[in-house]
Amino acid sequence: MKEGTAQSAIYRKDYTAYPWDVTQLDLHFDIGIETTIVCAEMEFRLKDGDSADLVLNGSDLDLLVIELNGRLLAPDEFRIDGETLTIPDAPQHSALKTEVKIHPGKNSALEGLYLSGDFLLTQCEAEGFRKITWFPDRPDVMTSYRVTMEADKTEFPVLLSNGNQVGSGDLPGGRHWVCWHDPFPKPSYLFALVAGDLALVEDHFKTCGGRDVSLRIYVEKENLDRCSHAMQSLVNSMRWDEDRFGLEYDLDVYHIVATNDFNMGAMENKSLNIFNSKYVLARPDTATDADYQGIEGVIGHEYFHNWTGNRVTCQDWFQLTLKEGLTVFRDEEFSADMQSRAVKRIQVIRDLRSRQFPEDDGPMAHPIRPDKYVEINNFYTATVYQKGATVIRMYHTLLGEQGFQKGMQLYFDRHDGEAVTCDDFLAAMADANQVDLEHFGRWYGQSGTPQVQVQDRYDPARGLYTLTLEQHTPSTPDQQDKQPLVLPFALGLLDTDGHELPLQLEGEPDAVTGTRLFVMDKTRHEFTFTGIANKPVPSLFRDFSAPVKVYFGYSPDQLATLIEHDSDPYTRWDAAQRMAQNTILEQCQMRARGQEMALDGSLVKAFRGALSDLDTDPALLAETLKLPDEEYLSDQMDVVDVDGIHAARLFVKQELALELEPLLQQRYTSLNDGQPYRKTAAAMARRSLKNTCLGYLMETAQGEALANAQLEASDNMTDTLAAIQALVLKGLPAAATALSAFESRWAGDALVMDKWFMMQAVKPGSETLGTVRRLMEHPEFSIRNPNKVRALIGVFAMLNPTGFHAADGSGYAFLADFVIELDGLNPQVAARMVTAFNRWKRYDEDRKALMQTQLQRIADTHGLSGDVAEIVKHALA
Ligand code: 0A1
Ligand code: ZN
Repeated sequence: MKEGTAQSAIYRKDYTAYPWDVTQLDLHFDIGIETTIVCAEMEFRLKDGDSADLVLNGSDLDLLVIELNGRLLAPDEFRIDGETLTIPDAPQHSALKTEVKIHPGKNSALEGLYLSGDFLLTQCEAEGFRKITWFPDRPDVMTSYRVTMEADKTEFPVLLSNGNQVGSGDLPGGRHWVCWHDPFPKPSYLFALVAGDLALVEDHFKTCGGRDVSLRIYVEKENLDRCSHAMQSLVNSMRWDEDRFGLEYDLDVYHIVATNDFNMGAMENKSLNIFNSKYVLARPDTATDADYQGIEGVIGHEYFHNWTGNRVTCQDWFQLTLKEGLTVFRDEEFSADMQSRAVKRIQVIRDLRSRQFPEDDGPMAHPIRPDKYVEINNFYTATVYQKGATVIRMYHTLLGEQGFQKGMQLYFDRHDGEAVTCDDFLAAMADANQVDLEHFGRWYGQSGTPQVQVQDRYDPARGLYTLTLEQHTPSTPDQQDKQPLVLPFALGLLDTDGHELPLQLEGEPDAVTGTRLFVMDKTRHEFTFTGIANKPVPSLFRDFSAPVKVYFGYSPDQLATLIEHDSDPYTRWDAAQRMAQNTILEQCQMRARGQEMALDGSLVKAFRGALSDLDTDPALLAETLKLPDEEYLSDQMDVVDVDGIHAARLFVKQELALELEPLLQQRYTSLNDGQPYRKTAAAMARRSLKNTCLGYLMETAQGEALANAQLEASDNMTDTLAAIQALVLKGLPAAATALSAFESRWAGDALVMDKWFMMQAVKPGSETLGTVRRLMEHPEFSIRNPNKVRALIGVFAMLNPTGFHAADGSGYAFLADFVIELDGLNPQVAARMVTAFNRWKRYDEDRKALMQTQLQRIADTHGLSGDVAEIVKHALA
């Protein structure tokens, strides 16, 4: 959104179709960094009637020429009002030609056409196309684009746009031109252009239908040796989409361009994806295993959008989850098929709980399909993406793989080439499977995380075991009254030895062994199982079958049984998390009461058992051993005790380390086998467990020596980073030396230096603010670069609770100053940063007052963007 503009909310219920079809679009770009001239020739045909107002969107455009049906328009023949241009009573056939001047070199918002390094590129989702030219900039207006670019041949040898290259040639004065045509009608948000001096890595993919697709990754020259993993991931994505979904690529070329300056992760523009370089570039010495997995996931995500997003797109921005929830589900499945399904699933669930649950519980709570927004960029949220993907997963759980695929097939048969709604998707799933999904559809409109209270009753005399489940969704600022939702409920029962029990509901003829899937569609459900010889341990919502918070009074012994024996990896992990969470919160309460913290033996025993099990996948074990993070723990308290949580979590970690030191050391030593780096899933799993063990061992006397030795011997970024981070977190003297050696080695390497900033920003304690301030003066930091902002300020504000929430409010004042400054340059990223204040009401009175003051100061800032204003307004409400 546009500085200083009065903001008004847009409502989903107000949707009306655009009255015109765009039957032709020719764009001509005369490319320059200071000034680019954009000429647009558009043919509009009125859907109904002889004439109507023709309304286009534009923002910050310098209009040079406007012609209608070959005639220059006089100033009184059209009007420009804020972001709209209206030609009153335009005839049924209207050929419109406009010429505008834009200034990409000055565009710091990174939306529209902008400069990165020394090349130009575009970002149009959601409403950036209007910063390039006048056009109906809305996703339901689809047309085929022909794009011609001309530019200086030395400065801009590479000129790319969507579709196929259909012409090129030289021009006088050292200039050249290239023309692209995209045969697939698309909305403006999928338009892209790239112009500059970029180097190319090329590969090929033969589709199942025999099409030979040229795969081209464009990067700055020095990064040519960091593209192989991205390319491999692209090939794997293309093959996977054919195998699993029967979906084939539809053009002869697929481009990926990597940029260091990008507001988000990547963008699925038709056949010309633009990526944050973080999700393309990797070499073992520069990228961690998590980076490698991130690249695979995001490359997959953007590729999968070709069908779910591009071929079938969204009618309006309220339907964003139609493409995003579905595509996240697809990329999660892709990663699960490529790596360990169980580990991927746990990572996804951890992420949902720590990023999306707080959103549902905060001032900006919204359904996956929101009903209103002021600035759509603020709705690219964990709710729309990750919770949206969970909703798609529930269709999958309810319908099974085959039923789900039938639904997908019908969805494409019905809607290929259209801009549609979430209701259309639901209808395709329902019709293909002949089931009624109306009640299920409430997931689209209801915000908040459902809570499920579970109670059990055992009748030994009759061998009956009864589970009672009640669902309740707390009201949220956007919605008071909540309705019961459809919850797939996957259940298993274990006997006290951990054996899976056959499940037979009262009245059923037979028992079934293994997980059973029930569907809860009312507030309260009761399930009574027969033939149960001893009181069992329930394994609830296996595989996280619904995105809910489950409350059940597990005893430590029951949790131990689940951790040791349950067949479902999620429930095993969840039981360990519950046990760790209970233990940490107990310590936190003891500390608050002035008592000395002290563990009972259950967590130590459970973790000892887990660590001694040599058969478990090391990556899965690493997930089990990771204690819940401080943000997640904060969520479990009515009033967040910032210092208490930090102290209690650290205490538990230290106790575990001391009690389990020999075992941890044994595992560490056997995993730290001196083998050269390998990129395999097995090697990554071993590094994951090794570095988790190192994290614990840092709390023992041998920590420093181990970290130093690991650093010395490391041949990959995963081990290097883990060792340095461990030294930094402990504040050991070796940390300074390690950081400065890292800095000298990697100075000038933007992505690696991001890690250097992060490692320092995350260090707990109030002194870190001083470090952050100092690092902002570092030559490699730039407030204009979103990756740097996220690495230093984002990490400090979101992942360093004892730093950001320092009792004197210094962290708050710092963030407010920063947001105000950044807002003048890049409102989108500023709006992300300011969400760190969102949950201010959950803190103690002093901190609340301090945060409120800063929020108010931001709100009162003159010329604040609509992006930041919307977030701050909700937070203060
Ligand atoms: N559609 C992209 C995400 C994206 C959204 C907005 C952007 O700029 C404001 C950029 C990218 C995706 O889901 O990958
Ligand atoms: Zn996406």
